[in-house]
Amino acid sequence: MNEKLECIRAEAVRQIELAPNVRALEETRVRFLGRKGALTEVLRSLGTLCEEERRSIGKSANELKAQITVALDQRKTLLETGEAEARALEHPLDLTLPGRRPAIGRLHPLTRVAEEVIGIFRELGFQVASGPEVETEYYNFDSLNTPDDHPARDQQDTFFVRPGIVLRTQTSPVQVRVMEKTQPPVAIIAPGRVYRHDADASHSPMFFQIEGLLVDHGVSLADLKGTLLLFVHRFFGRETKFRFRPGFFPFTEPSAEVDISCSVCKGTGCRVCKNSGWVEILGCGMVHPEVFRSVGYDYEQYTGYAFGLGIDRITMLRHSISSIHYLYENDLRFLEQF
Ligand code: 2NM
Repeated sequence: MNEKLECIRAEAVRQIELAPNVRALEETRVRFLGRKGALTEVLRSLGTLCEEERRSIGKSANELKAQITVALDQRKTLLETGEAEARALEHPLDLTLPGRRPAIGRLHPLTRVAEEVIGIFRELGFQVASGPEVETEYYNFDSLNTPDDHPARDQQDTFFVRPGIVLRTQTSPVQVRVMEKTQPPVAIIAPGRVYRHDADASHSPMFFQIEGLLVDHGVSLADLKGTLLLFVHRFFGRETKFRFRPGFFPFTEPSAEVDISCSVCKGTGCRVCKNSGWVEILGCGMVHPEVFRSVGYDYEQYTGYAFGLGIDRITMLRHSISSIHYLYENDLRFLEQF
């Protein structure tokens, strides 16, 4: 029996040492220590031996089992490191490869356009003003000479929070608040979110507006036109054509709409300009004396101009975006194009 154990020891040691990889080593383990392994059979046959033999052979067999287990473990560690090294050699670390660029975010197209517009007017000396998005009906309508029965106040167009309180439909209330606190001269722009009960390809219930206001002695429509022409040339390019068309707003008199030659088709006619060659980009006018009266300005002494433009609209024009909703869906396939 002792000879048999010696034989198993020699064979196990040899096979463990020769095992070329972890898989072969596992097969070797099964051959000796598995359920039908050589050493397992010896241990199982101990019961057939006499007391004395069972004790001495049992001791040797258990020692051998421990020895083989240790040898298997050591060889396994060695093979594992070797295999990792072999894999590394097969795919060596190439330190000359370019690094993986981390994905970095960027500003939303609306933010970029808003900042560009704000930048143009700041250079002209306008200050940036802001105010609440939840407004009183007084600041949003009454102070702006908008009659009680004006259709813009209708629940169809304005979101009412409760009677007398609305989501602002324009940023003009900001300008009223500034005028109440500041004597002329004032030159401000009020960028921000505004809300209207409206939703189609060119309307979203929330959108961005920038309104401008300049009040001083002797401000004229020529000042308004010159300033807006400068803005259009800076923002859309000097080749852009520009026209003033009569319009109507309760808070300005006279009022006008500004069209520019369609930046998509260069004025030859397309879907964006409905084949007219012109697109409307803003509304403007000379501030109505009633507005000055509301804020306590002397309308015999001062005149002023005001204008309002949609950030969404000019962003869509600049990038030929066909629906305003792309700007609010946060779809990266869209946003990554900017
Ligand atoms: C527009 C068009 C015309 C406007 C008027 C005022 C204020 F407060 F001075 F009366 N702020 N903004 C105005 C005038 C806004 O948006 C299309």
